[in-house]
This record gives sequence, structure tokens and C-alpha cells, in this order.
Amino acid sequence: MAIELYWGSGSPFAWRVMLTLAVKGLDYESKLLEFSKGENKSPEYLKLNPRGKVPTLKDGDFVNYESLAIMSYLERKYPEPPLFGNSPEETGLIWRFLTECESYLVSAGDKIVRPIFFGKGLDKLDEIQQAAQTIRQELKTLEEHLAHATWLVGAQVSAADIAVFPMIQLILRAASKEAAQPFNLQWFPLASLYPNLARWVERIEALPNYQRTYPPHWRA
Ligand SMILES: N[C@@H](CCC(=O)N[C@@H](CS)C(=O)NCC(=O)O)C(=O)O
Repeated sequence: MAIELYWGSGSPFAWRVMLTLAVKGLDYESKLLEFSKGENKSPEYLKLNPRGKVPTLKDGDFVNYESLAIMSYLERKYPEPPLFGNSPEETGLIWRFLTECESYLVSAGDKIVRPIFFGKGLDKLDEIQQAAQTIRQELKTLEEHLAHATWLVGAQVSAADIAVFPMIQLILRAASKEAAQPFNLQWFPLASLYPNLARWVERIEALPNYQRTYPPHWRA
């Protein structure tokens, strides 16, 4: 039975799972949900994921949600190529990047990306500036780390790269919006401000099957 992936265009969390499937060369049935039509809150979908969020993965009778939980399930079920490290040290470092990403990039991103995209809460200037500063600090930390590394952990792409990358793409897209201009975010252009990070982004974009993971509405 095919793997089914419920996802939304532009969701960085769904993008993580799509990249995991791409790198592991796993085919899946795409179940693209339209938030604007409330498809993620339909009674059928809420039976799979009571939070009404994406991503959700169904593999045979097994259903799971939360992007990192899905990634770790896929790793155990389809171990090749390994994405959670080749040694205890690599696994520990990968989990450090994952939890740092949730604690800093994701939580700061939520306070600023949402207002920029949806126009709500743009008046919370202090909160936005503080979140922007957290993100600049995280970009700087990643930039310095990538001065000496091709991938975030180990000699090949790992769950750390796959989980962080969609957040970077999301914040760059937010920074390019007109609503972001008054905040002087200094996240952009990546190639001149954060050249190591820009090269790492290009490496991920060159992964096999990457194109299928790119949010369709971002192409427009
Ligand atoms: N922690 C969750 C976050 C999932 C999430 O927030 N998904 C968003 C899209 S980026 C969503 O489905 N939002 C719809 C809603 O909350 O109604 C994960 O890692 O999967």
C-alpha cells in the first residue's frame, strides 16, 4: 500500500517530510490540502490528525503527525540512506540541531513570518524586532558553522539539514515581501550576507527529487 502524505503548499513542516521521502527515494500519494477551503479541518481529516495541521503521514494502517515524529518513523521503517547519523555522536548532534531549530528559528519565525504573510499583528513592533534579532543570531550561528562544514552534521545530508532548510526558505520568502520592508530584517540577500548558508541552500536544492518538494504556489 502506498504511503499517503497530507500536506499544504508552503508549510515548512510538510516540506521536511517531503524532503525526507525524496532523499530516501520513497514514492507517495500526494494529498494536498487547501487551507483556504478548510480541508485541514474536515471531519475526515480530523480523524487522522485531531489538531487539523499538516503534515500527516499514513503508511498502511499506521498514521502519524508532527514533522519530526514522521521523520523518525520513516528513518526506522526505511533506513537507507540514514538521515539520523552514523554514530551516537552524529545522532546527538543532529538532535541538537533539530531541537535548536524548534526552540529558536520556529518560535521566532512564528512571531514574524505570520504577521508578514497574513497582515495580522504587524503593530506588535517590539515582539517582531526581537524575533527578527533571534533569527539574525540563528542565521549567523549557522553561517559560522557552515564555514567548516558541507552539511550541518556528518559527511552527507541529514535530518538536521532537512528540518532547518524549509524554515530558512520560509523566512527568506517572508523577507522578500513588501510588508517586511519597514522592519529592516537584514536576512536578505543571503548570498552576500550569509554566503556559506547560501551555498548550503544550493546543495539542498540540488538533491535528487528536490523539485517535487517545492511549494507549488511559490512558483507562481
Ligand atoms: N509542530 C508541527 C507544526 C505543524 C503546523 O503548524 N502546520 C501548519 C502549517 S505550517 C498548519 O497545518 N496550520 C494549519 C492550522 O493550524 O490550522 C509539525 O512539526 O508538524
